[in-house]
Amino acid sequence: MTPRPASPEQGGPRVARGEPSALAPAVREFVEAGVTLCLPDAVHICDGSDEENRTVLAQLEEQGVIKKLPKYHNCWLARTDPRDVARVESRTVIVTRDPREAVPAVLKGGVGQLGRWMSPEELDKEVAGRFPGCMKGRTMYVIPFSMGPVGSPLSKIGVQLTDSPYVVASMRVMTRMGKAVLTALGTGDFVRCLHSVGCPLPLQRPLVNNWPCNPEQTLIAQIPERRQIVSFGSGYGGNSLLGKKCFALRMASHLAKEEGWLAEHMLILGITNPAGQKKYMAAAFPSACGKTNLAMMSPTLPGWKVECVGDDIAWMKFDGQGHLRAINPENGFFGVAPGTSAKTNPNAMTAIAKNTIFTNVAETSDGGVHWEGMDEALPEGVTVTSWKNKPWSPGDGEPCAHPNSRFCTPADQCPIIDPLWESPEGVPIEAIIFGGRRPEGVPLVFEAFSWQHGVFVGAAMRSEATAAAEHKGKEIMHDPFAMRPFFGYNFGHYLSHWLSMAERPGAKLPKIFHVNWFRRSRTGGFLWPGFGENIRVLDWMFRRLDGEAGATPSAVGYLPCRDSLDLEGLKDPVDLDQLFALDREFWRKEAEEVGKYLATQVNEDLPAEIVRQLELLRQRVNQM
Ligand code: TSX
Ligand code: MN
Repeated sequence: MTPRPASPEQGGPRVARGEPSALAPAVREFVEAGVTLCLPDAVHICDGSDEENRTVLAQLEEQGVIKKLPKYHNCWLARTDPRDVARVESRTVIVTRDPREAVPAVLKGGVGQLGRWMSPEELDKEVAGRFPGCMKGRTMYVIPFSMGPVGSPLSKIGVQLTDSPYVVASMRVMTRMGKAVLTALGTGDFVRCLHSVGCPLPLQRPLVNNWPCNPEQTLIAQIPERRQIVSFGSGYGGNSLLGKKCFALRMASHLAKEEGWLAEHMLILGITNPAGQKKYMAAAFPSACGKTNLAMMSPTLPGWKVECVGDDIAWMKFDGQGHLRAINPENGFFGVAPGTSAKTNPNAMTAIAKNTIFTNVAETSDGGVHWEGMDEALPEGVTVTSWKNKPWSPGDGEPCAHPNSRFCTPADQCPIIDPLWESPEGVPIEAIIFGGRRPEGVPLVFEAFSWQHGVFVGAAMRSEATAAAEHKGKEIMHDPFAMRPFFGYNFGHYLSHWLSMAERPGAKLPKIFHVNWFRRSRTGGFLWPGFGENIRVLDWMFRRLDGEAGATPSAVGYLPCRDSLDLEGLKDPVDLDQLFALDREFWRKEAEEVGKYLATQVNEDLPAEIVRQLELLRQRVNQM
C-alpha cells in the first residue's frame, strides 16, 4: 500500500468541515495517519455545534439509517443490520506484550472468562488486514471528546476517528464533544480511538437496513500501552461509541491502576433523607438487575429524595482529605429500552421524550416508539412495526423490540439529575453497593465486615442471566464487580488494586453492601417489591453510615436487626424471615462454587487476602 499525501491540493481527502492546520500537532498527526491508512474521501472535524448536529442527522436520514419520530421533538429511530445488535465479547481483546498483564493465567483445562489477550504483533497484522482503504468513498469524522466534565482534573480526553455519522450523533449525546475539548486538550495527551464500520464504497455487498457493518471482520482492541483503541466492523454502540466501554472502562481501568484510582461499572446516586442530609452512593450490578432504574428511582418513603449522577460508569479517586470522589465520565444514558416504563422508571420516560436516538426499538404508526414492558396501551387504530421493520402484533411470539434495543439520551434531560452531576471535583462516595439477581439463598441486603471482605463480596458476585439462545434454562453466572466483560487488565491485579485502597494513609473507605432485589419465595413470587420501595434498603444503609441503624453479624455479613428496616406503609406484607433466611447448605455450595471459580479463573494471580476471605466465609458457614 502506498501512503498518499493528506492534503486536498496533493490529491488527499476533501476537508468537509473544520481546519486541520488549527489542530494541535499530535492530533493532526493522528488524523493524518488515519487518512493515510483508511483513505477516506473527506475529513470532517467535529465542532459539536447544534448546526453541525442537524447536518449529521439530516445526512443520516437521507442515507436511510435513521428516521424521524414525529410524535416527539428531535427523536430518531435507527434499525441496524440484525447481525449487529450487541457487543461482541469473542472479538474484544486487550493488547499487551505479556499476556499476564491482560488476563490471569487460567488453571490447566479451564477456559478464561475474564477477557481476551492479543499480542501487539498479531494486532498489527489484524489491523493491516482490515483498515487499509476501509473508508474509501466515505467521510472520516474527527471527534474530540472529553470523558467527564471538560477541564475537570478527573476527566480524560480522547479523539475518535470514525466513518459512521451515527457514531458522531451518538457521541455528541454520550460525551462532551467538539471545540471546547480541543481547547481543553491544548498540547496535552489523549487516547487515540480509531473506528470503521468496514464498508468502503463502492459496496462489495448490499447493505441490510442501510446499516453498514462487517460482522465477519469485527474486532475491538484496547492497547493500553499505546493509549489506543481500535474498532472495526460494528456500528453498534457498545462496539463503536469508543468513549464508553472501551475507554471509560477497559482503557480507564488500566490507567486507574497505574495512577491510583478506580474506573468502575457503577451507577452513582445522591440520596437525601427527610432531615435534608445528603449522601452519595455507587452501585455495581450485572445486566438485567435494573441499574438504570435504581439510578433514577422515585422513592416511596415520604421525605426521601434520590438524584442521579450517572447510570453506568464511575471514575473514583481519593482526594487530599481522604474522601472518595466520583464523577460520571459520560454525558448521556445509553439504556436498554425494553422494561422501561412509567412504572419502572418514570424519570427515564421523561428524559427520552426529546433529543433521543433510539436503536432497534419498534415504531408505532403515529410516529412513536414501542417495546416490551413499556406498559402503555396503544391508541385505537395504532399499529406497530417491529425492529425488523415488519408489521407486528402482540400474538406474534417474537418481541417487537430487540431485547438489547437502546435509547441514547442526554443526561441533563433526566428530571432528577443531580445538581452536582457535572461538578469537576466529583461527589463524595460513602457507600459502595454490589448486587445480583439471585432467585435463591442471597438475602435482600447485607453489609461487608470490612473493606477486605467487601472486595471479596465484589469478587464473588453472581447473577441470573436472561436465558441466552444457546442456554436452555437461566443460569447463575459469575460477574465479579459487574466488570467481567470490561476489565482492562488482569483481574487478579485488579483485586490487589482494590485491596490496596485500604493502605492509603487517611483514606476514608466507603462501607460496602450487597443487595438482592430478586429473591423468590417457595411459591415462586418475588419476596421484595423492589423499585421505589428499595429506598427502604438505602435508608438502612444511610443510617448504617451514620452509625444509627442496628445490625447483627451473620455468616455472610451484617444483616439488619429486627425492626431496623423501615417497612411502614408497605402495601403488601413482606416475609422478612424468607427474605433474610440463611441456609447452611446453600452457602456451603456457594462458597465452594466461588472458590472453584476464583481458583481456576484467577489462579496464581488471586491475592492471598481473597483466599483468606474465602476461608473465613467457609468457617462462618460451618459454624452456622
Ligand atoms: O429495576 C428493577 N428494580 C430496581 C429498581 C429501582 N427491576 C426490573 C429488573 C429488570 C431490568 C425489578 N424487578 C426490581 C427492582 O428492584 N425488582 C423486580 C422484581 C419484581 C417485579 C415485579 C414486582 C415485584 C418485584 N411486582 C409487581 O409487578 C406488582
Ligand atoms: Mn453497562
